[in-house]
Amino acid sequence: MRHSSASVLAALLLTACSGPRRMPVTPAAPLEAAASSEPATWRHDWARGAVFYEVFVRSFSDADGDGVGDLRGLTAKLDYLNDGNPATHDDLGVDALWLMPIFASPSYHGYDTTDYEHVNPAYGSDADFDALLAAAHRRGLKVIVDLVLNHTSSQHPWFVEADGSPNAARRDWYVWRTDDPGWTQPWGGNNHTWHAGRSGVYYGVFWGGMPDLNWRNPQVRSTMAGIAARWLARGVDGFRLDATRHLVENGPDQDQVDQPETHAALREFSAAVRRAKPESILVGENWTESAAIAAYYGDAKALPGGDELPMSFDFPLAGAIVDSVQSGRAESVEQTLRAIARFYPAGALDAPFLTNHDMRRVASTLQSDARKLRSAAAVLLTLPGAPFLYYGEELGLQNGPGGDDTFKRTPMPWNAAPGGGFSSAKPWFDFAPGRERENVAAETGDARSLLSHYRRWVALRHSAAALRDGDLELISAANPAVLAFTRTAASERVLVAHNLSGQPQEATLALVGTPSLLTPDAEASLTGESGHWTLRLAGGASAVFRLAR
Ligand code: ACG
Repeated sequence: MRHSSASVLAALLLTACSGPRRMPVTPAAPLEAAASSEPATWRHDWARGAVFYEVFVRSFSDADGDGVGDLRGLTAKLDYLNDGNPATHDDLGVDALWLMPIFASPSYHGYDTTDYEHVNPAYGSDADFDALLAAAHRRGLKVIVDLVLNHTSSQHPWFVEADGSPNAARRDWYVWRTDDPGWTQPWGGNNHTWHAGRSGVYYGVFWGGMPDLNWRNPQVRSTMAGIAARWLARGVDGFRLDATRHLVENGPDQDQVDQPETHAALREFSAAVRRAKPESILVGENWTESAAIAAYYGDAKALPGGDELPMSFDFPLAGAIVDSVQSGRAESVEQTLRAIARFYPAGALDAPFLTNHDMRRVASTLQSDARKLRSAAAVLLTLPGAPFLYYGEELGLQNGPGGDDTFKRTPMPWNAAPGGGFSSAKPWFDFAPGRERENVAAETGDARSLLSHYRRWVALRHSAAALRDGDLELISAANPAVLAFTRTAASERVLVAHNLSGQPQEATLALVGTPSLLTPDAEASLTGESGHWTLRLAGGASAVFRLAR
């Protein structure tokens, strides 16, 4: 290894400072080599408390009139998401976008990539993406993109080559057998995970059109880290990592998920991203239980927050919020919050949400019940970590009428006009029902709308350090319908209380501190004295009280 002059100088300085003058027998390891063995620390505190917004570009806004949403359309709508002016409140005020896959792909959803270096032409050009990044950054909006590490499309040139011959140069970029061992998908069902190719049987946990990359292969690992580094250098602020449970498989059934080699590969990938851009963020998709999700943070002793993935979507908490709001009882959320406190490492950054693009929309699960949708939003936006909103959730956008995934990803309704303000052409897919009322234009002017509710709670979260970054401590309200917890940051402490039922509720709280109501529209009161308060909440009310010490 060539030793740079800096490293020799460093060695001399070290020698000069460490006692009698001796020329080093062998110069100290070059600084850069030493530096590269030290895990850089993350510098992404911007993500702690940030509100993310998941966008399906194809369904958000169509600028070129072909019925398909595109990057220029999304750019034109950024002021709806964040106009860059904290003093205004007619934008949603989110802090960051997650773009579902935007790289070249033969499918409508883009989760099977054919070119990691270029934007899907259906969404526009690489220059359109650069323009979107610049426009977002001008507004203080961060942008993370979906990065599908686990597999490519079977139409990716790498796979076409690998499948062409057992002696292909990239054969070992994928996983091969001579027979189909009959493994089925680890989440159930009878779909096989080994598929017949032109020159062997290959592994693809999802389907034959998505051959899994071989993450045991260091060439694959370094290639994917290089792709990430180039997009980071281009200005991307991080990645949502798809299907991170599945990188390495050691056998059938549950040996296809959560394997030690997968964790090792993610730690290596995360360290590479951290070195490339410590300001960036990674959020993993590990759709499983709390204890297994916790393992994806890695070791918090090696690095604050963990040395593997700095964030993972909190699927159990998502289900618990919807269950608790549906049932009017806090216990499901309370149980999950206790599991998080038990399993997650110190400093772990949670990524709570309600539903995502793989799940039936929350408005349909909650039967478009306005009170329940308001409760779900208020609970989500008062939790620790980085809450994620799924586009249209803020409108009460319903699921389409079918069971296929496409019905979870229908076009964004901007107004009640025939094209919905989404496109001047026939949209690529039908709007979901309810667009007449559930659209941006109709809800923007209505202080009682769900959209106005989301705007107020995002603004409240931004206004209170304790809501953004405070530790959570459950408070026993001794009332099953009331979810109560404190959030404590260095500068302030707040009490958060949600009445998950439709009836007025009362609860006694043994809390110290003098309360002042932060939520102006909440029908709530705290009476009594420090240490013994009576909380009263109207049906469906959510309230935040600052607790002066
Ligand atoms: C990602 C993307 C998804 C995408 C792909 C493929 C992967 O979000 O849009 O599909 O690139 C599994 C995988 C996930 C995957 C989903 C679809 N999502 O782990 O990475 O499938 C259980 C398992 C999960 C499993 C889930 C599937 O644990 O691992 O996710 O089932 O339903 C409770 C349990 C929890 C259980 C859930 C659900 O919560 O605690 O363990 O999860 O119930 O039962 C893309 C397209 C799709 C297309 C696909 C081929 O978007 O439309 O179909 O490609």
